Amino acid sequence: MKIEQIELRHVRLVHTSPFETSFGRFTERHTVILKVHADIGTCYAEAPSLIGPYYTYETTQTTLHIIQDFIAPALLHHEIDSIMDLHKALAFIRGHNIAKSGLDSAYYHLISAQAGRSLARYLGGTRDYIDVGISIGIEGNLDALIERVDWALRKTFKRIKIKIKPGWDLEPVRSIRQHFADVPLMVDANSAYTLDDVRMLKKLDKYELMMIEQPLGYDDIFDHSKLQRQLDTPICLDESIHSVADVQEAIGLGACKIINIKLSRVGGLFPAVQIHDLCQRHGMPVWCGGMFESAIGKADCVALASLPNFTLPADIAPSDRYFIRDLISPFIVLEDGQIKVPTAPGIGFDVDENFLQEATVGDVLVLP
Ligand code: OSB
Ligand code: MG
Repeated sequence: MKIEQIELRHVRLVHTSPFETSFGRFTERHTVILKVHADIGTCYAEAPSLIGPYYTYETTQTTLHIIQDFIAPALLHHEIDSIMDLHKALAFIRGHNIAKSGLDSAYYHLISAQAGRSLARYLGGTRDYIDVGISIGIEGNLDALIERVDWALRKTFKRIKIKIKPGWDLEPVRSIRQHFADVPLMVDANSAYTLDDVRMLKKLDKYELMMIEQPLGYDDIFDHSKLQRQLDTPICLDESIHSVADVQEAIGLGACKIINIKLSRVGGLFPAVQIHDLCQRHGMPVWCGGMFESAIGKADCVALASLPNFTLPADIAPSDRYFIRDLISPFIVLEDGQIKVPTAPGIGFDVDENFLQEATVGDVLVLP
């Protein structure tokens, strides 16, 4: 395959309601959308960094910069024979996994469409439907939280995840357990704690959480291994996992019992599938995390989550849970806590080009 042109744009979507985590409060989602023209077709893809360096060091601007100045020149007009080829050509770029994932996604969209197969099946996915859960932000007061959980359960989400931070942890969990004794429940700390908080974290054990996601440092694996030995609740790593090697280290050290795979954080679908396979060999369950991607990025998540070792509900919700208007419409329908995996060739959704134009911030960068 030869990539002949890349159109790059900064896109702004408006959240249906503000989303607060331990790293900030957001009313808008800024993301990077690519349109890739190749000799075998044209596709859209997303590189879903956040507007600032809150979750990883990448930002909307660094993503545009790295794609424009390093990734595009390394790929444009070169023969790319395989996905390994593409990753080899980008290996000289240290880090910037989210930027790289944009081109990895584009490759898979093009090649699966050309093969006449759905992205899910092309990747080795076996499920027709995937189970999904919801990620609920820091609501700030218990009444609002309980109302939100109640709404989510009526919407049929299969599990509830709440964001926690010091001062908003034990109380919200206790309150949810009081109201909804058996609901599959987990918490995500986004690195808000240290080993000094072990006493508090141990108190979470009695609430039978499915897992606690990324309690400690965003780049830590070792301290998580010390913490896991002291907790009954399984630790799930998110921020700390960027590669197959990170997963090997986490497994070797006993730093977690579950892995959250975000394809953009690990550099694309190719490394995401490798991590899936490695975890499967070790009997470690995985689930598909989310980044509040637009529906273009979420389509990749749906395909990835159809692989067999994705045995826990994914952070993928219908568009109207995230945005006033999304880049694909209609997108996902949630039925009995499940989303149907598309069967059409390639990504399986059509992009709303008029709205994409409307949502574009500044000029479209055309890389010839
Ligand atoms: O830690 O899982 C996270 C959103 C942005 C950055 C980090 C995270 C999240 C979410 C959103 O929890 C999950 C979703 O997309 O539904
Ligand atoms: Mg997380």
